[in-house]
This record gives sequence, structure tokens and C-alpha cells, in this order.
Amino acid sequence: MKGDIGVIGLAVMGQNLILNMNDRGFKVVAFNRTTSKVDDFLNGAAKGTNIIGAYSLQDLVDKLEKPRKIMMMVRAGSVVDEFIGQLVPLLDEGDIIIDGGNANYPDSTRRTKELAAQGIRFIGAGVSGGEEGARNGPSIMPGGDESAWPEIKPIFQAIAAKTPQGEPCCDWVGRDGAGHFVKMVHNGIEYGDMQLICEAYQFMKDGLGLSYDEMHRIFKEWNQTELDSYLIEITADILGYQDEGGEPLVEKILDTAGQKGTGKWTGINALDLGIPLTLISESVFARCVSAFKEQRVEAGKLFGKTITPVGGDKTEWVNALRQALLASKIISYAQGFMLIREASEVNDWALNYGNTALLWREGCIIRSAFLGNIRDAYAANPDLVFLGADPYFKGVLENCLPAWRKVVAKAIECGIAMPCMASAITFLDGYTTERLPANLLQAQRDYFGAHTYERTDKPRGEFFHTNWTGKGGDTASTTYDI
Ligand code: NBP
Repeated sequence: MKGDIGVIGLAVMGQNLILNMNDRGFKVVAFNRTTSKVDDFLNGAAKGTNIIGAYSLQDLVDKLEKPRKIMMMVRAGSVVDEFIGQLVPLLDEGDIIIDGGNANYPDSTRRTKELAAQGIRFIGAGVSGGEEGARNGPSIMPGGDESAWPEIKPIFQAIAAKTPQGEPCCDWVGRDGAGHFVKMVHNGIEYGDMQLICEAYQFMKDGLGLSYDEMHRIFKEWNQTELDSYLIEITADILGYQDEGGEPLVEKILDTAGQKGTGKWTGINALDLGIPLTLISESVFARCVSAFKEQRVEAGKLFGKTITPVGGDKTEWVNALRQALLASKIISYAQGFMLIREASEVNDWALNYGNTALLWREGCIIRSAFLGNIRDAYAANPDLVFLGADPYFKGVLENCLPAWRKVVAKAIECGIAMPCMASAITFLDGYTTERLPANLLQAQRDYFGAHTYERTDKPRGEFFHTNWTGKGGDTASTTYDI
């Protein structure tokens, strides 16, 4: 009997996805560039399963049922193109290649088109959840050639995580690179969520002087509230973890954050599309600032930097901090969904926003109860432009606002950096302000560059130029927005 699906790449993600597929009754053929790893796998984690090994791409192709389904779980980038190049001559029309790695979505758009021209169906599927998710149920975000979806749907939906209601966290996302686009935004949101938690941690530790025991307990309690999520849960665990000497291990970890680029891609995409993705972008910059360790040490000495204790009732501050975190998180997701909406419109992807929240409800790193509320918000109003306008989220934002302002103001007063919580409240303040100072900005642009302006007392679309100094000419610049 031939295999149902082939998987290329036997590192942590590939191996665990294969074992998951095997558990669900699918016959998987496993291949890896370094073929000794095929034997290691078959004699190790895959021992006693129905998993079949392949020792060349031809061998892999020969061992698969038609139309062949071949999923790559390899390093993103040129490696994927190299495998595609080697596979195509071995495949038949209608066979399916799936890239489950962290591709940049324009690459998936290109591959979908290039392969379609050669009669091969391509799926770019974002997979989230790390090792544990891959083994027990990841969130999967497939996009690309829709005609291939019915072929892979039974496998993907069987191995995916399930919501508390039993719905799979895997459904068709959209054409081209839409699946990898949604995965990219997921990762951007993950950056934002992590930074928000870190800001709350620093306020507790350096502002309120709380102990690791206290912080461990607080995060555990927070996980019983609307903040219930995987990242809050693991933060509680991390804060409670002690090294061999009985000291909090996290205290000994160097404070420089790494990054692999998906947060940066999200920020660049937001700038390209003109979407104010301020919180996620700040979270990427916060990692950049953290990476300047030596510079920070020097600058700290130069400015004699200290953090002033916050003072006041600690329990009240902790409660205020929880509200600030929750409200900021709503803004982050609101901005993320603004980006998804814009990309959907620009690329004509017709993305389903509620379904996107459902895909992230379980299995992935940003999984949370909160995503169930987002799903409900889009179910009630599929055209919702600003998540904060949904009655539930509006109520939470209004309820949290006084505490949120207090926390951000206090952090600034005490010298605690809070780029994400502060940018979130600043965004809401700007977004809810009917008249911003951009009238002055337009005047400045017109003053130095004759860029023209519209007037409040004239219809939109009529542009005016003023010779502000009496010295310039009357010629206006061409009016266009990028
Ligand atoms: P890696 O990203 O570490 O990739 C390892 C695989 O790529 C191995 O099969 C390796 O073959 C193959 N490979 C490399 Br590296 N260079 C190659 C080359 N020049 N030619 C052919 N094969 C090559 O594995 P991973 O962490 O399991 O991730 C797989 C994909 O899933 C990546 O795109 C990753 O970004 C994505 N992802 C990872 C996670 C995670 O938590 N790790 C989560 C979600 C998505 P070899 O054994 O012969 O070197």
C-alpha cells in the first residue's frame, strides 16, 4: 500500500507532524536531505509505527498514492526552491507540493503561480505551535491553489488542534500566499503579546518590588481571567522556575532578545499597506533596543539611570496592570486585524476574519480564550473595521481605560520603559480624536513643498495651495498619497 502523504524534513517540526499524522491513521513517507536521519527516525521515535522511509526524492515520489501530496518542513527560503526544482521533474500533473515552513508570503504567492504554470498544485501552509503543537495538534493556515484543498483537508484537519467546541484550528485561508500571510501576522501578534507581558513583569519587579513567588502567583491568577492564554501560562511557569541553587532562573538569563524576522516582516508589511500597526512594530524595536546591551549599560551610567519605586497599594497596582495589559492586547489585535483586512482587500483574498481568529484559538503560541471573543465579534459583524467597536471589546476598553492611563503615566514617571502599552493607548487616543493636529502638518507640507491641502469649509477632493511667505510661486506640487 502506498503512502497518503510524504514529508521532507526530519527536524523537530517534520518528525512531530509525521508522528501526529501516523497517530491519525495516515500512512506517511518520510525523507530528509541527510538520509541517515531517516534511519535514525525510523529506529527511534518512529519505531513500531506505519511510517515508511524514503532515501531519495525519486523513492519518495514512487512510494506515494496519486495525486501525490508532498509536504516540506525544511528551512525557509532558497532550500524550499531547491527542493521544488528537484521535485517537479519527478511529479505528474495535479500532484501537490505543500510548504509548511515559515515562508515569507510573497514567496508563496510566487511559488503558487510558478508551479501552477507547470501543472503542479502548491499550498503554502503556516504551521504554528512549535514541537508540542506539531506532535499533538498545531494551528495550520493553508493558502495557495484552492483546488488542492479538498485533497489535503482530511489530513490537515485531523492533525490540527481543536477548539473547546471541537472545531479544527485549520481551514482554507485564501489564494496565493494568504496562508503564510496570516501566519506572519500571527507571529507579529506573538511578538506584541510577549512584549506586553514583559512590560508588566518589569513594572511588577522593578516598580513594585514584587518577588518571583509573588509574580508567579499573580500570573497564575491572571490566567484565570480574560487573559487566559498559553503565553500567560508559560510566563507563570517561568517566573516560578528555580535553578539548582534555588534561585529564579530567569533572573540569570541575559536581557538581549533574538528574532528570526517574522515580526519585522509584519511591521514592514504594515508600513507598505499604510496600517498603523504601532504595537507590534514597537515590540520589534523593543527587541532591537534589548540587543544593544553594551550601549545600554554605557548610556545608563551616562544618565545615572534609576527606576523610581512606584509606591502606593501593590494590590491595586497589580489589578491596574492587568487591565492595562488586557486593553493593550485588544489594541494589538485590533491593529493586526486592520492589517489582515487591508491585505485581503489589496490582494483580493476575501479572507474570513472570524475564521482567522478560530485558527489561532488553539494549537498555536498566541492561543487564548480571548480569540474566542474575537471570533464572536466577527461572527456578529463580519464587516467590523475596528475590533474596539465591537460591544464586548468596547466595554472592556472603556472599563480598563482609567487604570491603563494610570499605569502608563506612572511607568513614564518612574522611568520604566513601556513601548507597547504606551503606544497602544496613544493609538486609541489618536484613533478616537475627531480633530488631530494634521491640519498643521498639511500646512507645513504646503509651506515648504507646495504639497497642497484640503479645507474644512470645502468639499473633500479639492486641493489648495497658499504662497505662505509671499516669496514662492503659485505652482503646486502634484497631489497624491502613497
Ligand atoms: P529547521 O528550520 O532547522 O530545518 C531543518 C531541515 O531543513 C532539515 O531537514 C535539514 O536537512 C533541512 N535543510 C537545511 Br537546514 N538546509 C538544507 C539544504 N541546504 N538543503 C536541503 N535541506 C536542508 O527545522 P524545523 O525547526 O523543524 O523547522 C522546519 C520549518 O518549520 C522551518 O521553515 C521553520 O521556520 C518552520 N517552523 C518551525 C517551528 C519551530 O518551533 N521549530 C515552528 C513553526 C514553523 P538536514 O537534516 O539534511 O540538515
